[in-house]
Amino acid sequence: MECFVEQGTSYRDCLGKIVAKYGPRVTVVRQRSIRMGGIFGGLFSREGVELEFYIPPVLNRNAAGSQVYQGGSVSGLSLQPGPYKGSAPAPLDFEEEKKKILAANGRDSTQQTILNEVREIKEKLEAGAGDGEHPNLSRVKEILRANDFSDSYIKGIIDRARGELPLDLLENFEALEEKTLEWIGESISIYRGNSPQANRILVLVGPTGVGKTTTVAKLAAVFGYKKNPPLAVRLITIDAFRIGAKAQIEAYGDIMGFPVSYVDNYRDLKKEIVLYSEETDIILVDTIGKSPKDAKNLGEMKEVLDACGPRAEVYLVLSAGTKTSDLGEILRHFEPFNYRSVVLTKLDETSHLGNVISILSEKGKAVSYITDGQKVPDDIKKARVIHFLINLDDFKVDREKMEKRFSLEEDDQFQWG
Ligand SMILES: Nc1nc2c(ncn2[C@@H]2O[C@H](COP(=O)(O)OP(=O)(O)OP(=O)(O)O)[C@@H](O)[C@H]2O)c(=O)[nH]1
Ligand SMILES: [Mg+2]
Repeated sequence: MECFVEQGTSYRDCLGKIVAKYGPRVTVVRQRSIRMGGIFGGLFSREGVELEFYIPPVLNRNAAGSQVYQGGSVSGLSLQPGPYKGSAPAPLDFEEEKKKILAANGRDSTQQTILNEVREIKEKLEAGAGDGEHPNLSRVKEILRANDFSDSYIKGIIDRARGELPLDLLENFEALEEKTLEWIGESISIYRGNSPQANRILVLVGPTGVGKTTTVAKLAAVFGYKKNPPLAVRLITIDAFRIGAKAQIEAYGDIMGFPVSYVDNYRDLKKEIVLYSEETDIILVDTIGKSPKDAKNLGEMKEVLDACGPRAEVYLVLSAGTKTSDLGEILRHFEPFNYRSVVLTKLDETSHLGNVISILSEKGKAVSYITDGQKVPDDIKKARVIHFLINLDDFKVDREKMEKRFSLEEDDQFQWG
């Protein structure tokens, strides 16, 4: 028995080559990063990995029931267990499986049937070994799935772990968990627009019932009350005709003492903007909830909102509990509004944020605010990575560490007003 070395572009690629060449029983002893190819001493070379491995001897049971090796030891190398010891399922023994099938099929089976079944098992063994999945990676994968992360997002995390993490880190679940959380955090984009301090026009668009009007009220209170000194706020709604909608925004306006206007066409909205934008610090525009499927209505609303002009900051309001497939459709259909970021509502109603994190990361969208309850104005916050991480199920989050890790990327450029 001897030790072999193989090189490849990634851990997976390398393991695949080894299994193709030597069969599924190989055990990896050591992994290291290398530079591959290149000219003139490394120019244009690529990153790769080198795996050192051995093929363990087949184990037999002696009379006393203890295990003995058939075969010699490897000179100069102690046979350390490979990365897949411990809780990893014992690799299936191809010869063993072959014998079992031969026994089960008895004398009646034809040679061809047996050979076919043996081939099938061999393929399964090779596919399994080629996958080279460490049990801790499988555990991370399960947790990500339980949190509703998309398949492609999960694949990205697992591939990154395979490609970047040394084996000793993979062996340590807590360290792997921390790395995974860090990568999830990195994938969450926080909006850091440098908004002017006054004469802003904020427009909230989004599907029905996601919390647009409530969020408008929360923002109005934050800008008009919480901020020191408070800003002059005005509310405009283009949702004046739906039963209850007018009363809802009017109630918020009355309680907080902010003027409210109603418009339903481009001309009137333009008039309001021209009339009030000089004397108002923040104009908040509430819109009618639209089904993303209703392209005609969306188009009409877009035409009305064009009256706000190019300096309007459009925010897409999304409920955190929305299904992944629906989220994709919503993002796509609201694209013509050129929204600059997303407001994520109802974080208090879900503990499965993977869907939102996956899709926003895949589409490259940033989050500016999150809301996590019905109380106006308390339940709104400037979005931070930690809000997402602490809402993930089954991950142990070291809050202090993660806050520190992401605090630099969340400097307070994007203030309340
Ligand atoms: N739990 C929870 N409920 C919220 C949150 N934000 C809003 N809601 C509730 O969601 C419901 C709908 O809120 P609205 O503000 O009327 O939603 P909308 O998007 O304006 O709805 P339409 O105008 O009908 O499209 C209300 O009962 C709100 O109290 C939140 O962060 N958490
Ligand atoms: Mg509304």
